Amino acid sequence: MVRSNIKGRFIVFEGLDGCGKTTQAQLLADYFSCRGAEYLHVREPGGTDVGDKLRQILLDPDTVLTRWGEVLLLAAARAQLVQDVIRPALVRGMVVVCDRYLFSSLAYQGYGLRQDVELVRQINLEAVGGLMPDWTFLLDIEPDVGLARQANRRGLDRIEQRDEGFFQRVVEGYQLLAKEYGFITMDGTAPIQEIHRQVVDILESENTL
Ligand code: Z5A
Repeated sequence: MVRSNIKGRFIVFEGLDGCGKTTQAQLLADYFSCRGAEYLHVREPGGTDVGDKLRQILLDPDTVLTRWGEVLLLAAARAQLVQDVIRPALVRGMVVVCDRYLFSSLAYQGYGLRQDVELVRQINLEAVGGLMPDWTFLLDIEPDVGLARQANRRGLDRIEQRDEGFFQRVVEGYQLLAKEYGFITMDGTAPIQEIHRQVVDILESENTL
């Protein structure tokens, strides 16, 4: 069974690069730690030895990779993270907050790179043993907002170097996924503390916290 033995809660943040996922996940971490809750914050791709190595390959601008190679390496990193880290934490009853999950592969590789979305979905569902989050928050921004926020950061990684059309397809993909999976869509341009308050209100109203 997909969720057998799982006592914890699984929360995912999704959205474009620079939408504020890391900021919100960290604020939620602080919130949980103030309340003494057992809490784990992970990000994709990465979070395991294998996943961190795959992350380096995937984001290195010098890597030359086929489109399906990209799908499969991301799924491999995700499979490892779920098996070694996320599922054990959920079984222990912890709250797991994940910065990106398989929806990123559907949005970026499926819609953005125009790979067969159904096949990307099947590969990823298999990779994670069918484990799906309890809540997915989509921080909605336009690509230029994310780019402007990241302007002063290190150089662009391999995926960030893609053209405007790619990121527009990713945004549209996220909108379709939001309806399909019932994401909670937040305005990613709202003030940071306001978004955090809304996230906490939603989780509290559903007795998660
Ligand atoms: N990728 C993929 O293609 N397929 C997959 O399956 C997976 C990933 C899992 C990972 O890059 C890349 O891999 C990513 C998708 C692809 N590439 N792209 N493009 P990453 O892990 O290096 O980065 P990221 O996940 O894309 O985003 P990030 O750099 O971690 O940014 P973020 O978490 O979305 O935002 P942030 O760090 O919280 O905030 C960015 C800045 O904005 C920062 O200065 C904040 O203070 C500021 N900020 C945050 N919120 C606000 C608000 N509300 N107002 C104003 N300013 C704000």
